[in-house]
Amino acid sequence: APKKVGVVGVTGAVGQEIVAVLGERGFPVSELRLFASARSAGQPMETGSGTLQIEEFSLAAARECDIVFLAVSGDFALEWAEKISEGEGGALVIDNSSAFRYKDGVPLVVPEINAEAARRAKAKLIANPNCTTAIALMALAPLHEQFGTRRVIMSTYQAASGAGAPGMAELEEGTKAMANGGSASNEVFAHPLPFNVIPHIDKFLDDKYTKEERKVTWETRKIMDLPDLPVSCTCVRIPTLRAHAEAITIETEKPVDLDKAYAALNAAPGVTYDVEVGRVRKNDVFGDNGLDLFVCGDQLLRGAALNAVLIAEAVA
Ligand code: 11C
Repeated sequence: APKKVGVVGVTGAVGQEIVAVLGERGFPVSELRLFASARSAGQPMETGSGTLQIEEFSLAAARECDIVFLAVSGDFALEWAEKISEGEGGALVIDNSSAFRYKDGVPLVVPEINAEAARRAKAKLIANPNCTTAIALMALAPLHEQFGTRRVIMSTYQAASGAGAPGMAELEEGTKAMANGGSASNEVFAHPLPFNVIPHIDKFLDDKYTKEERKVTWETRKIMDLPDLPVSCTCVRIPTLRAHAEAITIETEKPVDLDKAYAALNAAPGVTYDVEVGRVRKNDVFGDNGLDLFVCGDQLLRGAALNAVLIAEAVA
């Protein structure tokens, strides 16, 4: 049956994309509610259900929905997600932040890989992974099914969109300024991004990895249900606008057969639609048990909006 759907954070890059994806996929919506801060309340927004007005977020209004997508900060999610979902009248909450991803009992879902686990858990709060992880796993999961995975090493080339609309604006404005002989400033990124490559995304942790890099390790283990899998990642911001790319090396359990690898990737749902995989080749370092590949994915779709809507389709 059609659902009452709420999107919280509709003025952000991910929130806007969720509204667009709901319309494009013809998600069965009986009523769509658009929530943001008081500052944006009253503004009109085009949606698949016509032009709607943005409302100020309130707990009571969110609980009137059947499904609520949170495209807001981790702090906001920590404060509100459980209040929206708890009890009889609670909504199914799909949270895009990292606030609940590592909590036991909260499924962390890439629908093509572990929707079944989420359905079994009957959870009212489901976490959407980091885009960097989700894009990688679209390729790694079908290969894991064929050959098993012993370890994963990856380096990323991440677009400005990972930092939302302000990140994209900072890149565009800085690039224009530099092209006109001026200089670029940085508030969103660790350093000015135009014409640059920055191996620093999110904060540094005690083990000298960044949090973005560790999210890839923690989330890969949880989604693939491989709690001890060694995963090492170097995350790098580059001056592209909205697709993340990743160079990935895996050591496999079984010897790799390239034709089987191509067939597994060709058959994987979502691969070539919102995630593209190329440069698939045997890897010299791990011999017969090694594979190198290059993965590229629309960060706002697979990493965020589309993945979240697919969760709703699979679970609700
Ligand atoms: C980036 N991957 O590119 C991040 C954005 O944990 O959901 C998403 C952060 C997250 O900056």
